[in-house]
Amino acid sequence: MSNRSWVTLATNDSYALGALVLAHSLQRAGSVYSAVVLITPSVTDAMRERLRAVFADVIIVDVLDSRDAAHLALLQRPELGITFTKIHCWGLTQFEKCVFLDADALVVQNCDELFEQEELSAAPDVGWPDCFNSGVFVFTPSKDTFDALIKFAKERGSFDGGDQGLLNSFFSDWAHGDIKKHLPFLYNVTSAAFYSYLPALKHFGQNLKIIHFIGAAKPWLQTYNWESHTVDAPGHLQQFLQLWWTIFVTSVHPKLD
Ligand code: UPG
Repeated sequence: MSNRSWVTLATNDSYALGALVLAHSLQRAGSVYSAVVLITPSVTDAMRERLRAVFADVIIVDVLDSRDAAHLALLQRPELGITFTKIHCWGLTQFEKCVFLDADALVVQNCDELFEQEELSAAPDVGWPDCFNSGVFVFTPSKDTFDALIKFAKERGSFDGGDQGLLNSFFSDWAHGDIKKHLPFLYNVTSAAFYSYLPALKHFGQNLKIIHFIGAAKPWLQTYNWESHTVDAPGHLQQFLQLWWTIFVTSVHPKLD
């Protein structure tokens, strides 16, 4: 077994659909590394079977929830307290190096070179670029770091109620520290960039490595036209949603029954 792995998280069957497409996208991109998925007890047995068919391991973890309604209200995403469950990825000490990917991410081109990065490497968040986006990050599993994160979460909480606020406070030297830990934006292109800097997307878009469908409108919640095999979406986002759905229709959907 390789001592390196991709890691994702799904706390319910809905996000598990995203995890399945993500795993297929890694295979499609020719990654030499396997992937594991963290799930919580609420993922159904049927879905666990499907995940086992694609992931090298399906690891059941407890739910960790910030229960921070006030800060989550600022994000208008009351459901994101559960993203504290992501902290469990530091418990994967059977691996030396891992790359975490949110279940709503899609690997467009091979990015195995990410494993050469050090903890904590991540790309800037477009909403506040002095913070990193916690949908794609390179980390080193460690019981000590896991324990320190749990302690930090209990004592300090998260400024946004989710894991991103917590991790940015814990790894607070990211903004001013070693610039090598700043991944290029191409490794975590969030859809907001499509509206805020379209010329850059047109200029650099062919080098895009990972697209990340942040926000409440997840790919699996979009309407897909099964006759024309197209998904309806605004502007440049369409081609990436189309890719997500093409992988879903060809590799995931046939095995759902
Ligand atoms: N997740 C679940 N179940 C949930 C909610 C989230 O499994 O009910 C997992 C899943 O892997 C998901 C990730 O957590 O992709 C993040 O949640 P998501 O709904 O995708 O959050 P976004 O608003 O799209 O993402 C931003 C950041 C993300 C961070 C989150 C909360 O991009 O990295 O985890 O905010 O801080």
